[in-house]
Amino acid sequence: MISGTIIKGIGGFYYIDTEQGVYECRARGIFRKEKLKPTVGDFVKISVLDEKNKKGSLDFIEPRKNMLIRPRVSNVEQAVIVFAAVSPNINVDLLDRFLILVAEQKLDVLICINKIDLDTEKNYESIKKIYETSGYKVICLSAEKGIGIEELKKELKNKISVFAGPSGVGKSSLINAVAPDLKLKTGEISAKIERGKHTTRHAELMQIEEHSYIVDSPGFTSLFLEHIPAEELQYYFKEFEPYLNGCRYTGCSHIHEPDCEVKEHVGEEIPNERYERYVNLYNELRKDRRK
Ligand SMILES: Nc1nc2c(ncn2[C@@H]2O[C@H](COP(=O)(O)OP(=O)(O)O)[C@@H](O)[C@H]2O)c(=O)[nH]1
Ligand SMILES: [Mg+2]
Ligand SMILES: [Zn+2]
Repeated sequence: MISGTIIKGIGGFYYIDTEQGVYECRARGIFRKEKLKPTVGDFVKISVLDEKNKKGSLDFIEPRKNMLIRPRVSNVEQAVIVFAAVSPNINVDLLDRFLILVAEQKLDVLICINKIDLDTEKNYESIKKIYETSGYKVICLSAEKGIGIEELKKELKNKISVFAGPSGVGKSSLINAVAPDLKLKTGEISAKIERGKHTTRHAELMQIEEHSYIVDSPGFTSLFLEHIPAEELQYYFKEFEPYLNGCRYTGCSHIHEPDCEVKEHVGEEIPNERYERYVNLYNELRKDRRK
């Protein structure tokens, strides 16, 4: 048996990437009996049935680390959140919402600020600093000029990453820059067509290099957070974590209460801007619930 990763599933066939190439496999009946549906992203073992035509049988699925629902992919380790420095301008409000959703899925996160070639004032540098202070990894890139691409490539190594972010920020361009063979379509119009296509098609892993895959996500598009109780919002702000046990009141919202350890650190370890957005979001979530 050889090991591989399911990169695609169509009409009962699974395409499995292995060190000896991609095999087309059918799943053994046992999975159906166990109600276990092979899923893109699964690490599996296969038997080769026909080496010449690259056909095999899917025999075993390794226990999954996790499962994303939209897109339906297992074993995703990292979310790469892409914004543009300009055109369209980076929307930090949206970025924070992405970070909350990604934290909810327990994924590692990498923030990419693309199109820095267009930001002659270098405004992206202060944004980078804020998020680094908050404990995030941030890469500034230009898909156009080839800046930051090697660093991105390094961060994608040996894992499955999901790319997310508003359309037009350069996700497809960045993916092409790290893996030129993929030749994804870029530009506003093609992005729209791609999205339409994605809704009817299943998730598909794209290989960047051996053991490194990405999935271009139509998910994370609904950025509603109503399902998150306001009291839990604090856990999704990474930089609050060291101080959460230091507040005088259990159930401290870190807004009005006296002797609040979180507030003590605002302006230092906790960037002002991030704290302000926490307060806004907190109030928004409270209001949603009262409705
Ligand atoms: N100036 C500049 N333009 C870029 C850069 N990256 C992408 N673009 C352009 O931005 C547009 C949207 O890119 P695309 O990759 O389709 O974005 P997506 O919708 O996020 O996949 C295209 O016209 C790209 O040529 C960059 O680093 N610099
Ligand atoms: Mg795209
Ligand atoms: Zn507090």
